[in-house]
Amino acid sequence: MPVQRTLSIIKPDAVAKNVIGDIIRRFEENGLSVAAMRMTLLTPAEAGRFYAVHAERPFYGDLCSFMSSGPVLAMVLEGKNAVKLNRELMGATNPKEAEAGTIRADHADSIDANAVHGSDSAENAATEISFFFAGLDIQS
Ligand code: IDP
Ligand code: MG
Repeated sequence: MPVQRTLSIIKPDAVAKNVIGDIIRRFEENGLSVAAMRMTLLTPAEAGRFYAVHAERPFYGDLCSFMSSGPVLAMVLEGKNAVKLNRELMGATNPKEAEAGTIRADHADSIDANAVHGSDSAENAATEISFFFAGLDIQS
């Protein structure tokens, strides 16, 4: 499996809980490295553009409000099989279904406030990374 990049976002709930360090530790201890990092407060419109794929879903409005309710930490993670590995470390979307020991099992309160985002394919990772980062700001 080649070295890949994926986009991770520590969502407003996890930033507010002060667990940024714990989440990054899990990435680093499992073979992922931080290649870029940016803390930002998204506007509802920016959150809407990032999650445009979900525009028709009933939860879209709540999702955009939540993602713009406080600062987020966007990161590029790099490593072997990074897309899938990050998804495994995150756990299922609904924390009630997330495997024990995953980030969402340990830090998410609900399917809305679920601590982290992670790209779901290498193709989407490239699009999502370019939403937050210019190429010059990503280190290998
Ligand atoms: P993912 O974050 O695990 O990839 P997606 O299906 O891509 O999950 O959904 C994006 C985000 O939208 C989720 O992380 C969650 O915050 C929110 N979401 C997904 N499904 C629901 C739902 O049924 N109710 C409320 N929010 C949802
Ligand atoms: Mg998704």
